[in-house]
Amino acid sequence: MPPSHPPLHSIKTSNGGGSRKRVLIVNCYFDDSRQPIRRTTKVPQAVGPIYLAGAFAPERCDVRCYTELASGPLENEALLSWPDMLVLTGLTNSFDRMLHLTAYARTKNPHVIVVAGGPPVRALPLLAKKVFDYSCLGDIEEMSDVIREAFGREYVAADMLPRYDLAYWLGRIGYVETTRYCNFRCSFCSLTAEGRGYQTYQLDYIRRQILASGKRRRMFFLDNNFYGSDRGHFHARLELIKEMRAAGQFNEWGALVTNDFYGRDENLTRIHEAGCELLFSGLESFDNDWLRNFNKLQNTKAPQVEMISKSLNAGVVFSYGLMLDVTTRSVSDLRRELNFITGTPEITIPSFVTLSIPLLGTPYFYDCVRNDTILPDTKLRDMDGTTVIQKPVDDMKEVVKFVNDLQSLRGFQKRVVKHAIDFTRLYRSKLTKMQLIMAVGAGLLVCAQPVATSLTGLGWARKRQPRTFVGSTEPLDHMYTPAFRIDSRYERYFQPTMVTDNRGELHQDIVNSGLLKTPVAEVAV
Ligand code: B12
Ligand code: SF4
Repeated sequence: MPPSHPPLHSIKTSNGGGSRKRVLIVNCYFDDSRQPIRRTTKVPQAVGPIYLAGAFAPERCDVRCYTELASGPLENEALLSWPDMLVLTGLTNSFDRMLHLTAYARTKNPHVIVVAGGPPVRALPLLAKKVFDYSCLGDIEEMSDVIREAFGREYVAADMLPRYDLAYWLGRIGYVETTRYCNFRCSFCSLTAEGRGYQTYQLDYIRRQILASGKRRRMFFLDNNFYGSDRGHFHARLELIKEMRAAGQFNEWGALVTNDFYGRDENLTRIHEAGCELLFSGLESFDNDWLRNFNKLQNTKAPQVEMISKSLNAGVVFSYGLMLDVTTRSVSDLRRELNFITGTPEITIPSFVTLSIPLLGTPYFYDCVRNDTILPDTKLRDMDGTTVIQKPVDDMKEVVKFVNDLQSLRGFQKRVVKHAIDFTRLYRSKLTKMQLIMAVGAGLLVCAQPVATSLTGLGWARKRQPRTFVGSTEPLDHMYTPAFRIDSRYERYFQPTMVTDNRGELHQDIVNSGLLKTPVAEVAV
């Protein structure tokens, strides 16, 4: 079992030693449960911190990484007092968490340099610029420019490779990225909002990442789209994977692909031969009209049930997320979809179920603004896929009950167990024992949420405060109350960033954030 936090004992012994610099890199995260929970067994885990850590010259810098996903909210005063530079990354809705950590670090050390980047900074560039010393709109490589300017050239690593040695949370699974961004443009995706083109990494860089990760039992390629649009590169990556497996770097592997991958049967044969045991694909829905509405056309080309069973019969587990849109579909329609899935043993049960989220800056976000669907007093923090932040088709009471039930597939649990039995009967000669566990486990795990992906889950289940599941009434997480005394200048950093005001109009926070100046916005508004 991986430790749940970085080795804190060594913080006291490291005093910076002359010209050495101390750097703390944090993956900021709000958990769906709204409790100080540690998701140690969640897959995938965040790797942004170790990629960013690679930019610092190890002979000049003491670097520590912390991920709130696996370690819970960072409130350790010693660790927050320690760095000369605090580097922040995270998902779009973690912007407020970035503010909290900035307040803590600046209170403890007024000279700390705070650097932030990733989706929240890209979505809210002007707001970010006001708060952080460096707000980065670029890729991880921009970290080197920041280090050069803030500390000097000699603090920049000569060769930027992810620092797996600092990833105390990864355990037996290695995570490597072989491509960046995506060649599709789904209207709800934050990559569409960012508008960057699909990029492939050089094979040599991929090889060096895999070697740097050390030998692992499993490897997970967490590219947004491992298949992509460059066939030659895809095939070359599979050859590299075979070579690395033969050298004992890892055994089984998994990746994220888009549905067009399944358009060619040879793809499945190839990846199976190369040792792939699981693919995750953003299936989102079995409703083709809904998919077309969201420009997810690549998912409408082939019947989805056939596609999933083809994958399973070829010996590759098909894992997917389901997106439930309560603003255009009725609860009974959504329940019908879940009944269909749990009554079809030829396919897997989704590994997670989420509400559709109008992520800031996406075409979907602007549609929602235009159509006035976002509820009044919506907080950015609540854009997490478990909170209703839009006007539903059905009565809110019914929707809330449905969303509450969804967290553990309440009402479907018997069907899920029966599905697991029938599924195992169908595929036991096609899949390994481990694959069967991964395939049926996904559904059973959703039923057992939140305990399943968190060792602290049991404690949480006992002291759980009831959620309202509606953004405007959902109480704030305890993280909005400072964990220790902070400088009064930073009190406002604990106010939630608002998306809409009490009339449902875009809040001034957003109007002044720079969001409405992005290229997508100019086309959209
Ligand atoms: C691991 C992962 C998770 C993990 C952990 C996420 C975390 N950070 O804590 C879990 C499983 C919890 C997760 C959950 C969700 N995720 Co997720 N996830 C990923 C995944 C697979 C890898 C993230 C990663 O580590 N990438 C590697 C790092 C190096 O790259 P990066 O983070 O993309 O950063 C790039 C830039 O932003 C920039 N950058 C980032 N930070 C910084 C900082 C500095 C200083 C600089 C200079 C640059 C920089 O550099 C990188 C490019 O070089 C990505 C897909 C992907 N391949 O990125 C999706 C992704 C981030 N997830 C996504 C989504 C939609 C979700 C969910 C909302 C899904 C859902 N509906 O349930 C939930 C959110 C749950 C919640 N509570 O809010 C979206 C984007 C979401 C967003 N913008 O907020 C992505 C991009 C997938 C997709 N294509 O849709 N996810
Ligand atoms: S296929 Fe996935 S990563 Fe690509 S745009 Fe659509 S949701 Fe985003």
